[in-house]
Amino acid sequence: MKLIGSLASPYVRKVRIVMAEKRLDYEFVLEDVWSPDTVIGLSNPLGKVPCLVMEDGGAMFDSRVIVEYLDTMSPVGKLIPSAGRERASIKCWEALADGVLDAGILVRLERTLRPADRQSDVWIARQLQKVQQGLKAMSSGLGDHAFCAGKQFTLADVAVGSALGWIAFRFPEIDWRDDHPNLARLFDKLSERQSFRDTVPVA
Ligand code: GSF
Repeated sequence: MKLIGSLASPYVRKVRIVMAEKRLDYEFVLEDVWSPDTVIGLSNPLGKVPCLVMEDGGAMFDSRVIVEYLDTMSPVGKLIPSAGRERASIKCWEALADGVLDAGILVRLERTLRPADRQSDVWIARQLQKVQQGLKAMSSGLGDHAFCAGKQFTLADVAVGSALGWIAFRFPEIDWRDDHPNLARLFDKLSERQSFRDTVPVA
């Protein structure tokens, strides 16, 4: 199978970390979705990465659908519980981490794609508040535990780690390490894993 993505996208990173943790083979195809020449639309009508292209040519998106599918492909390193409240809890952690990213990306697009005199400070402040509230919720959910949910490494940690890595990469001015030392502790520990080391965001 092929994964279409970029080296900077946190959603793509989430998928790459899951691939690595589950020891799945794939071809990584780089695509610049912002280039006028992009061909991402041939695989994903929404024009976004990540997009997984399977052996039969079928395409799958978005990152949440892809990681859920990948987790069923091998019993190695199970990342999502199969049912019930535990499963919903992991998916909620993922929604929180992705939601922080969605808000951060809206801020970045507002600042980079719109001329300065047409940018909305109110809109930017609204999105930044979601980022801050999301980080606070992650921190209080994590508490003193070693992992986000339960006693082992799960998709919740992959999603939170990808989100924190991207915030550090694109918003160095957001001081989440000092505000939430427990998130810094988790992130530093996750960053030692080979799957995280191999996927550090690159501009
Ligand atoms: C978000 C993917 C996304 O926004 C997912 O896969 O989880 N909910 C989706 N990807 C961005 C790249 S990035 O900012 O990570 C993308 O492809 N944007 C292109 C566009 O036209 O919005």
